[in-house]
Amino acid sequence: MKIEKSVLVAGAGISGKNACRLLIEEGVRVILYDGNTELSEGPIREELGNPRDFTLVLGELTGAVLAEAELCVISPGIPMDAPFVRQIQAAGILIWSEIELAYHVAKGRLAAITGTNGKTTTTALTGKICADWQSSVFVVGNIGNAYTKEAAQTSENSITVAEVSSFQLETIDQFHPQVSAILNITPDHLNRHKTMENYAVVKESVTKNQTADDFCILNYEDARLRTFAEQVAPKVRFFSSKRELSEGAYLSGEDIFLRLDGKKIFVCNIHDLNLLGVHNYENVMAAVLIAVSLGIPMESIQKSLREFQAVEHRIEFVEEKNGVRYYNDSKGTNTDAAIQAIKAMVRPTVLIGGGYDKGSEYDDWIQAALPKTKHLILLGATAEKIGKTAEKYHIPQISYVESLEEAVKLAAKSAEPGDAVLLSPACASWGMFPNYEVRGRMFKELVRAL
Ligand code: UMA
Repeated sequence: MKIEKSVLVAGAGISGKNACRLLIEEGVRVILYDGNTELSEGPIREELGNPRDFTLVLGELTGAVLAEAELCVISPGIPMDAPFVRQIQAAGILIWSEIELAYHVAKGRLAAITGTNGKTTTTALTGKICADWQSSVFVVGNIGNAYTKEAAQTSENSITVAEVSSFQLETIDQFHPQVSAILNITPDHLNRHKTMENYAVVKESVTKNQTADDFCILNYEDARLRTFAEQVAPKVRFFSSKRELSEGAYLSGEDIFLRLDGKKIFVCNIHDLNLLGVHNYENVMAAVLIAVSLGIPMESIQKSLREFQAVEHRIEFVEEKNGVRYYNDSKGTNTDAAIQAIKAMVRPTVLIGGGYDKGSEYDDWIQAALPKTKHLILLGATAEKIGKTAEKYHIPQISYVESLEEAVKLAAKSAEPGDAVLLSPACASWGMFPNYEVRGRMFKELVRAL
């Protein structure tokens, strides 16, 4: 990477820290900026391996800092109209999305999946199909694994499957997937993109560097995407859950078919899949088209489809209500699993925990939870023991409840827009429920009923 001065990385979250690591490994001087003045330098430095050519700037961005920077790598959560972004633009500094930086380092082929809904399932499924067929497959992006974390590990033979959000696409430049997919476009993130038109155009920009050698997978039942198909450079492959297509993938009764170059191929019956709902059959069709476009044979795809499990009760996204995202991690029945779950949260979190007493110690879990947990709601036999540990580490707010219903209601009251509510008990469910599945399902029902 040819950088004379420094790279300014904006945002010290998953994207920012991984971008820093990548740049530092490339021998580039880095200035990490974050608006949150409550972050402390020590742990961030340590996480980055105590680099030498590294400066952390919190709160205000000064002219002197800007004079040092020749490129800014921006985290997806930062809106382009943030005052400091305007400052960066006014200083004439080029702004790259974190995925753009990763793209410049990565090798091999890239499939990029976007859309309003279904991206994560489609990305996970496509990742599995690819990984079952060949080694060296990376699943990255909005799914929670920063592209910059993996980019340097890729080789010419790698396939990278990326879930890309509108936030990440907003500042791409040369990002060029060999296969792109836009699953659907419905209103979302309008507070950031302002109009539906802006939002759709950003999503569609996943194709902007594609050529006639590439593929673009689109939902035929999305009227806007059907029109969009007429103006894109790559070869378009459609999927439809409503009608038989003369070319592409489609659902006909309970069967999924593929028709390519006029040849009709049976893909699977919906009962072969461990996924439910038409939206999931659309995700399956998109994943099949991406895989076929990458040259993966149908028998291998079919085997992967039969094996793929939607991961229920494991950091499972339930619903967003009033700007709060609810996650079911009922399978987090021990502290290790619960640590993974809280680490996966990217928002301030109201954490619901506690259950059957297996005699565990909770220090590691509570320490991992501390940076993100604004309110800990406890129930079950272990509530008191966990509560004492939580007090020791100064978790900001601790409450005790008698039932899961009470826990969900209190969490909903306590959470603010932009927060997450996570059920991740770190304990088995026994004593209150027959198993974690029953607990998880009850949690989901309670959330949906809010
Ligand atoms: N920050 C500022 N100024 C601002 C806004 C944020 O300094 O104006 C700082 C915050 O103080 C914080 C950091 O930026 O320290 C956070 O950056 P971020 O919000 O970009 O979060 P990351 O941890 O980098 O996570 C991001 C994605 N988050 C968002 O897009 C909001 C994650 O998607 C993604 O998994 C991760 O990169 C890895 O690629 C999450 C998400 O909610 C799951 N995505 C949205 C969605 O799916 O709807 C788009």
